[in-house]
Amino acid sequence: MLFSTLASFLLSALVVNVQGAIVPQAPPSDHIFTTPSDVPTGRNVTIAGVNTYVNTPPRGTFDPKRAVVILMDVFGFGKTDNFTDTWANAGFATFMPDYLHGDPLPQDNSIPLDTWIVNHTEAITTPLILSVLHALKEQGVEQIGVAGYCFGGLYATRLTQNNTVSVATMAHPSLLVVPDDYEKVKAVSRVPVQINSAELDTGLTPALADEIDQVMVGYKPGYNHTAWAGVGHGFAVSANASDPVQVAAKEGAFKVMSSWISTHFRK
Ligand SMILES: *[C@@H]1O[C@H](CO)[C@@H](O)[C@H](O)[C@H]1NC(C)=O
Ligand SMILES: *[C@@H]1O[C@H](CO)[C@@H](O)[C@H](O)[C@H]1NC(C)=O
Ligand SMILES: *[C@@H]1O[C@H](CO)[C@@H](O)[C@H](O)[C@H]1NC(C)=O
Ligand SMILES: *[C@@H]1O[C@H](CO)[C@@H](O)[C@H](O)[C@H]1NC(C)=O
Ligand SMILES: *[C@@H]1O[C@H](CO)[C@@H](O)[C@H](O)[C@H]1NC(C)=O
Ligand SMILES: CC(=O)N[C@H]1CO[C@H](CO)[C@@H](O)[C@@H]1O
Repeated sequence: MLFSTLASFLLSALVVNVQGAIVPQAPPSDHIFTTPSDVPTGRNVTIAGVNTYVNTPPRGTFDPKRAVVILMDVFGFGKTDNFTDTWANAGFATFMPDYLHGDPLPQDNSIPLDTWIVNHTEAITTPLILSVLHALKEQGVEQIGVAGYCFGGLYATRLTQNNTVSVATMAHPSLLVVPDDYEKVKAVSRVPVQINSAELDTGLTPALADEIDQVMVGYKPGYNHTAWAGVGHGFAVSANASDPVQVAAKEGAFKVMSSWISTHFRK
């Protein structure tokens, strides 16, 4: 009873804040493109009780005191293991916790987002993320860069607000309250933060992204917003391999995100 009251409160808070709220309702066909050759090279490890996809570059070629934590979109990480490998291939120890606790949003639209989200409120999701981050820190990781995609962008923002990570980057973040969430970042955060937006995103529209930019003028720790033309929500996760604009935007966003993290890790 308490749980469902809390959940409906959170849900209504989400609906009330609809001005800044972004609902990633793009149909699955717009969202995930995989090829049969997408074979993951990492493995799943249980970290602090959370199933986490882990891929580390060859021993001796990376700094074990630094880690990148990938926070995926509502579709979870089954099909995106291989996507995460791109980060490991770029030289980062990479961890993708299943903070959706094995319950991603089905891609066939069989469950509406507002039904699904009841079991994926911040109250449920945040402890899973924090357990993994704490376990990494206990294992000697001193600097964590977070990369959040869509739904994961909300948590990349929260970890920024709470100064839990060293550096943050995100693509097409959703469910943020704009400008409030970035007013909070500006007021309390020491974390350099980078955002990728998409021209055709119906959630984080160019107008909302501009609003964040206005708030973040003069943000001392570092801020960058890169806008990608001709693509929509989800573009940094998956691209139609036959569409050169989508492929270039996805690869370009990866380069901006990964170089933001490596540039802002302390030397
Ligand atoms: C890791 O776990 C996810 C979620 O259960 C699963 O979809 C994926 O196939 C697993 N990946 C590997 C490499 O075992
Ligand atoms: C939420 O989780 C509870 C407990 O696991 C489960 O009984 C319920 O069916 C879930 N609700 C939805 C909408 O998935
Ligand atoms: C951030 O801090 C608030 C206030 O203490 C807490 O409720 C929330 O769970 C924290 N979120 C994260 C992602 O650490
Ligand atoms: C943001 O970063 C991109 C990629 O590094 C760069 O091209 C762009 O000039 C930066 N934007 C600003 C306003 O500094
Ligand atoms: C992928 O892009 C090609 C070339 O633009 C287009 O013909 C095709 O319909 C697209 N596929 C999907 C599923 O959108
Ligand atoms: C995004 C990514 O890393 N894709 C890779 C998936 O795996 C295939 C086969 O190993 C690679 O060719 C892709 O580059």
